Amino acid sequence: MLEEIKTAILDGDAEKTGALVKKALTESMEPLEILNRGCIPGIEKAGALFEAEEFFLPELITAGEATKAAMDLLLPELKKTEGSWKSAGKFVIGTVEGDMHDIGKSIVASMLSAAGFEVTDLGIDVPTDRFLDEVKAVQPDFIGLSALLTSTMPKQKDVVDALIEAGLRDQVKVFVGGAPVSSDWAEKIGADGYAEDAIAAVKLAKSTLIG
Ligand code: B1M
Repeated sequence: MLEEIKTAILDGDAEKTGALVKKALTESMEPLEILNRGCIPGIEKAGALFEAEEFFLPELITAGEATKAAMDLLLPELKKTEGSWKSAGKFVIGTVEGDMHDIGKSIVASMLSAAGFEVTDLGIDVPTDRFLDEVKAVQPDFIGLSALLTSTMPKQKDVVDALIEAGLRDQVKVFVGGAPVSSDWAEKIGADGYAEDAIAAVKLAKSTLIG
Protein backbone atom coordinates (compact mmCIF):
# COMPACT_ATOMS: atom_id res chain seq x y z
CA MET A 1 0.00 0.00 0.00
CA LEU A 2 2.80 2.47 0.95
CA GLU A 3 4.66 1.57 -2.25
CA GLU A 4 1.45 2.20 -4.25
CA ILE A 5 1.10 5.64 -2.62
CA LYS A 6 4.70 6.45 -3.53
CA THR A 7 4.08 5.38 -7.15
CA ALA A 8 0.82 7.36 -7.39
CA ILE A 9 2.71 10.48 -6.22
CA LEU A 10 5.47 9.89 -8.75
CA ASP A 11 2.77 9.45 -11.44
CA GLY A 12 1.30 12.80 -10.34
CA ASP A 13 -2.07 11.09 -9.89
CA ALA A 14 -3.79 13.13 -7.15
CA GLU A 15 -7.07 11.21 -7.38
CA LYS A 16 -5.42 7.81 -6.98
CA THR A 17 -3.13 9.11 -4.20
CA GLY A 18 -6.18 10.39 -2.28
CA ALA A 19 -8.08 7.13 -2.76
CA LEU A 20 -5.09 5.05 -1.55
CA VAL A 21 -4.53 7.26 1.50
CA LYS A 22 -8.25 7.01 2.39
CA LYS A 23 -8.01 3.22 2.07
CA ALA A 24 -4.89 3.11 4.25
CA LEU A 25 -6.62 5.21 6.92
CA THR A 26 -9.73 3.00 6.91
CA GLU A 27 -7.41 0.00 7.32
CA SER A 28 -6.13 1.69 10.52
CA MET A 29 -2.67 2.53 9.23
CA GLU A 30 -1.04 5.32 11.29
CA PRO A 31 -1.15 8.74 9.54
CA LEU A 32 2.49 9.40 10.43
CA GLU A 33 3.55 6.08 8.93
CA ILE A 34 1.63 6.82 5.71
CA LEU A 35 3.34 10.21 5.55
CA ASN A 36 6.87 9.09 6.41
CA ARG A 37 6.94 5.81 4.49
CA GLY A 38 4.66 6.58 1.54
CA CYS A 39 4.27 10.28 0.76
CA ILE A 40 7.66 11.74 1.71
CA PRO A 41 9.70 9.05 -0.12
CA GLY A 42 7.45 9.68 -3.15
CA ILE A 43 7.97 13.44 -3.29
CA GLU A 44 11.68 13.10 -2.44
CA LYS A 45 12.13 10.66 -5.32
CA ALA A 46 10.37 13.19 -7.60
CA GLY A 47 12.93 15.79 -6.44
CA ALA A 48 15.83 13.43 -7.17
CA LEU A 49 14.47 12.70 -10.66
CA PHE A 50 14.06 16.44 -11.25
CA GLU A 51 17.66 17.01 -10.23
CA ALA A 52 18.77 14.20 -12.58
CA GLU A 53 16.76 15.87 -15.38
CA GLU A 54 14.57 12.77 -15.75
CA PHE A 55 11.58 14.78 -14.48
CA PHE A 56 10.75 18.30 -15.64
CA LEU A 57 8.79 21.05 -13.92
CA PRO A 58 5.29 19.81 -14.96
CA GLU A 59 6.03 16.41 -13.39
CA LEU A 60 7.39 18.05 -10.23
CA ILE A 61 4.22 20.15 -10.03
CA THR A 62 1.84 17.20 -10.43
CA ALA A 63 3.85 15.16 -7.90
CA GLY A 64 3.51 18.13 -5.51
CA GLU A 65 -0.24 18.26 -6.13
CA ALA A 66 -0.62 14.52 -5.48
CA THR A 67 1.31 14.97 -2.20
CA LYS A 68 -1.00 17.85 -1.25
CA ALA A 69 -4.03 15.60 -1.92
CA ALA A 70 -2.57 13.09 0.56
CA MET A 71 -1.77 15.79 3.10
CA ASP A 72 -5.31 17.21 2.99
CA LEU A 73 -6.42 13.84 4.35
CA LEU A 74 -3.49 13.16 6.68
CA LEU A 75 -2.86 16.49 8.42
CA PRO A 76 -6.28 16.67 10.17
CA GLU A 77 -5.64 13.12 11.45
CA LEU A 78 -2.15 14.06 12.65
CA LYS A 79 -3.53 17.03 14.56
CA LYS A 80 -5.82 14.69 16.51
CA THR A 81 -3.06 12.33 17.58
CA GLU A 82 -2.17 13.88 20.94
CA GLY A 83 -5.73 13.98 22.21
CA SER A 84 -6.65 16.60 24.79
CA TRP A 85 -5.47 20.02 23.67
CA LYS A 86 -3.54 22.29 26.00
CA SER A 87 -1.50 25.24 24.77
CA ALA A 88 2.21 24.58 25.11
CA GLY A 89 3.04 28.01 23.69
CA LYS A 90 2.33 30.17 20.65
CA PHE A 91 4.09 29.30 17.41
CA VAL A 92 3.98 31.39 14.24
CA ILE A 93 5.26 29.57 11.16
CA GLY A 94 5.59 30.35 7.46
CA THR A 95 7.65 29.80 4.34
CA VAL A 96 9.80 32.85 3.64
CA GLU A 97 9.29 35.38 0.87
CA GLY A 98 9.88 34.14 -2.67
CA ASP A 99 9.48 30.50 -1.67
CA MET A 100 6.35 28.52 -2.63
CA HIS A 101 7.23 25.22 -0.94
CA ASP A 102 4.38 24.32 1.37
CA ILE A 103 4.51 20.61 2.16
CA GLY A 104 7.24 20.39 4.84
CA LYS A 105 6.18 23.59 6.59
CA SER A 106 2.58 22.33 6.79
CA ILE A 107 3.72 19.02 8.29
CA VAL A 108 5.72 20.91 10.94
CA ALA A 109 2.69 23.14 11.67
CA SER A 110 0.42 20.10 12.11
CA MET A 111 2.85 18.24 14.35
CA LEU A 112 3.24 21.33 16.53
CA SER A 113 -0.57 21.61 16.80
CA ALA A 114 -0.76 17.93 17.71
CA ALA A 115 1.84 18.54 20.43
CA GLY A 116 -0.31 21.29 21.97
CA PHE A 117 1.16 24.46 20.48
CA GLU A 118 -1.16 27.26 19.38
CA VAL A 119 -0.04 27.52 15.76
CA THR A 120 -0.56 30.39 13.34
CA ASP A 121 0.41 29.25 9.85
CA LEU A 122 1.09 32.29 7.65
CA GLY A 123 1.41 30.11 4.54
CA ILE A 124 3.98 30.45 1.80
CA ASP A 125 5.84 33.42 0.24
CA VAL A 126 5.54 35.36 3.52
CA PRO A 127 7.15 38.83 3.44
CA THR A 128 9.54 39.67 6.28
CA ASP A 129 7.23 42.47 7.50
CA ARG A 130 4.34 40.03 7.79
CA PHE A 131 6.35 38.00 10.35
CA LEU A 132 7.09 41.19 12.26
CA ASP A 133 3.44 42.28 12.27
CA GLU A 134 2.47 38.86 13.60
CA VAL A 135 5.07 39.06 16.41
CA LYS A 136 3.60 42.41 17.43
CA ALA A 137 -0.02 41.21 17.18
CA VAL A 138 0.20 37.67 18.59
CA GLN A 139 3.32 37.89 20.78
CA PRO A 140 4.31 34.30 20.00
CA ASP A 141 6.91 32.32 21.92
CA PHE A 142 8.39 31.03 18.64
CA ILE A 143 8.68 31.83 14.96
CA GLY A 144 9.45 29.02 12.50
CA LEU A 145 10.93 30.02 9.15
CA SER A 146 10.89 27.48 6.36
CA ALA A 147 13.10 27.83 3.26
CA LEU A 148 13.57 25.17 0.57
CA LEU A 149 15.68 27.12 -1.89
CA THR A 150 19.26 28.26 -1.43
CA SER A 151 18.11 31.53 -3.00
CA THR A 152 15.47 32.14 -0.27
CA MET A 153 17.54 31.08 2.76
CA PRO A 154 18.84 34.68 3.15
CA LYS A 155 15.23 35.73 3.87
CA GLN A 156 15.53 33.83 7.15
CA LYS A 157 18.39 36.13 8.08
CA ASP A 158 16.32 39.14 7.00
CA VAL A 159 13.64 38.20 9.53
CA VAL A 160 16.21 37.85 12.34
CA ASP A 161 17.77 41.21 11.40
CA ALA A 162 14.37 42.92 11.13
CA LEU A 163 13.43 41.65 14.61
CA ILE A 164 16.66 43.10 16.00
CA GLU A 165 16.03 46.41 14.26
CA ALA A 166 12.46 46.57 15.61
CA GLY A 167 13.69 45.83 19.18
CA LEU A 168 11.66 42.59 19.22
CA ARG A 169 14.44 39.99 19.06
CA ASP A 170 14.40 39.18 22.80
CA GLN A 171 10.66 38.51 22.79
CA VAL A 172 10.67 35.50 20.51
CA LYS A 173 12.74 32.41 19.72
CA VAL A 174 13.49 31.98 16.03
CA PHE A 175 13.79 28.45 14.60
CA VAL A 176 14.73 27.70 11.02
CA GLY A 177 14.22 24.64 8.83
CA GLY A 178 14.01 23.36 5.27
CA ALA A 179 16.06 20.96 3.15
CA PRO A 180 19.06 23.26 2.42
CA VAL A 181 19.18 24.69 5.97
CA SER A 182 21.59 23.46 8.66
CA SER A 183 22.50 24.12 12.27
CA ASP A 184 25.61 25.98 11.05
CA TRP A 185 23.40 28.29 9.01
CA ALA A 186 21.09 28.82 12.01
CA GLU A 187 24.08 29.81 14.12
CA LYS A 188 25.51 32.04 11.39
CA ILE A 189 22.32 34.10 11.02
CA GLY A 190 21.69 34.36 14.76
CA ALA A 191 18.63 32.08 14.89
CA ASP A 192 17.92 30.20 18.14
CA GLY A 193 17.74 26.76 16.60
CA TYR A 194 17.49 24.47 13.60
CA ALA A 195 15.10 21.54 13.21
CA GLU A 196 15.73 18.94 10.53
CA ASP A 197 12.15 17.65 10.56
CA ALA A 198 8.79 18.05 12.25
CA ILE A 199 9.59 15.80 15.20
CA ALA A 200 12.83 17.71 15.85
CA ALA A 201 10.88 21.00 15.68
CA VAL A 202 8.46 19.81 18.38
CA LYS A 203 11.35 18.55 20.56
CA LEU A 204 13.27 21.80 20.14
CA ALA A 205 10.28 23.98 21.04
CA LYS A 206 9.37 21.83 24.05
CA SER A 207 12.94 21.73 25.37
CA THR A 208 13.23 25.50 24.97
CA LEU A 209 10.07 26.02 27.04
CA ILE A 210 11.34 23.74 29.79
CA GLY A 211 14.62 25.63 29.72
CO1 B1M B 1 10.93 22.64 -5.72
N1 B1M B 1 12.86 22.57 -5.43
N2 B1M B 1 11.15 24.16 -6.90
N3 B1M B 1 9.03 22.49 -5.99
N4 B1M B 1 10.99 21.02 -4.79
C1 B1M B 1 13.36 21.63 -4.44
C2 B1M B 1 13.48 22.27 -3.07
C3 B1M B 1 14.78 21.22 -5.08
C4 B1M B 1 15.80 20.71 -4.02
C5 B1M B 1 14.53 20.13 -6.17
C6 B1M B 1 15.81 19.65 -6.81
O1 B1M B 1 16.37 20.33 -7.65
N5 B1M B 1 16.27 18.48 -6.40
C7 B1M B 1 15.17 22.53 -5.78
C8 B1M B 1 15.95 23.54 -4.92
C9 B1M B 1 17.40 23.67 -5.30
C10 B1M B 1 18.09 24.64 -4.41
O2 B1M B 1 17.72 25.76 -4.22
N6 B1M B 1 19.16 24.16 -3.81
C11 B1M B 1 13.81 23.06 -6.17
C12 B1M B 1 13.61 24.01 -7.22
C13 B1M B 1 14.82 24.38 -8.03
C14 B1M B 1 12.34 24.56 -7.50
C15 B1M B 1 12.01 25.63 -8.56
C16 B1M B 1 12.99 26.80 -8.63
C17 B1M B 1 11.85 24.89 -9.91
C18 B1M B 1 11.65 25.82 -11.10
O3 B1M B 1 10.70 26.57 -11.15
N7 B1M B 1 12.58 25.71 -12.01
C19 B1M B 1 10.60 26.10 -8.09
C20 B1M B 1 10.70 27.27 -7.08
C21 B1M B 1 9.34 27.86 -6.77
C22 B1M B 1 9.45 28.83 -5.60
O4 B1M B 1 9.41 28.39 -4.48
N8 B1M B 1 9.63 30.09 -5.88
C23 B1M B 1 10.11 24.87 -7.38
C24 B1M B 1 8.77 24.51 -7.31
C25 B1M B 1 8.29 23.36 -6.70
C26 B1M B 1 6.83 22.89 -6.81
C27 B1M B 1 5.82 24.04 -6.75
C28 B1M B 1 6.69 22.17 -8.12
C29 B1M B 1 6.76 21.84 -5.65
C30 B1M B 1 6.22 22.43 -4.31
C31 B1M B 1 4.78 22.05 -4.10
C32 B1M B 1 4.28 22.48 -2.74
O5 B1M B 1 4.99 22.65 -1.78
N9 B1M B 1 2.99 22.69 -2.69
C33 B1M B 1 8.23 21.51 -5.44
C34 B1M B 1 8.68 20.35 -4.75
C35 B1M B 1 7.61 19.36 -4.35
C36 B1M B 1 10.04 20.13 -4.42
C37 B1M B 1 10.70 18.89 -3.78
C38 B1M B 1 10.70 17.78 -4.83
C39 B1M B 1 10.08 18.34 -2.53
C40 B1M B 1 9.90 19.35 -1.38
C41 B1M B 1 9.06 18.67 -0.33
O6 B1M B 1 7.87 18.91 -0.24
N10 B1M B 1 9.69 17.72 0.42
C42 B1M B 1 12.16 19.43 -3.44
C43 B1M B 1 13.24 18.35 -3.45
C44 B1M B 1 13.57 17.88 -2.04
O7 B1M B 1 13.47 18.60 -1.08
N11 B1M B 1 14.01 16.66 -1.94
C45 B1M B 1 12.24 20.61 -4.31
C46 B1M B 1 8.99 16.89 1.42
C47 B1M B 1 8.92 17.63 2.75
C48 B1M B 1 8.27 16.75 3.78
O8 B1M B 1 10.25 17.90 3.16
O9 B1M B 1 10.05 20.37 2.62
O10 B1M B 1 12.27 19.36 3.37
P1 B1M B 1 10.80 19.39 3.45
O11 B1M B 1 10.37 19.64 4.95
C49 B1M B 1 10.88 18.89 6.06
C50 B1M B 1 12.16 19.49 6.66
O12 B1M B 1 12.94 20.24 5.74
C51 B1M B 1 11.69 20.27 7.85
O13 B1M B 1 10.58 19.49 8.31
C52 B1M B 1 9.84 19.04 7.18
C53 B1M B 1 9.11 17.77 7.54
O14 B1M B 1 10.00 16.72 7.81
N12 B1M B 1 11.25 21.66 7.73
C54 B1M B 1 11.20 22.49 8.80
C55 B1M B 1 10.74 22.33 6.66
N13 B1M B 1 10.39 23.57 7.01
C56 B1M B 1 10.65 23.71 8.33
C57 B1M B 1 10.46 24.79 9.19
C58 B1M B 1 10.82 24.63 10.52
C59 B1M B 1 11.38 23.42 10.99
C60 B1M B 1 11.58 22.34 10.12
O15 B1M B 1 10.60 25.68 11.36
C61 B1M B 1 10.94 25.55 12.65
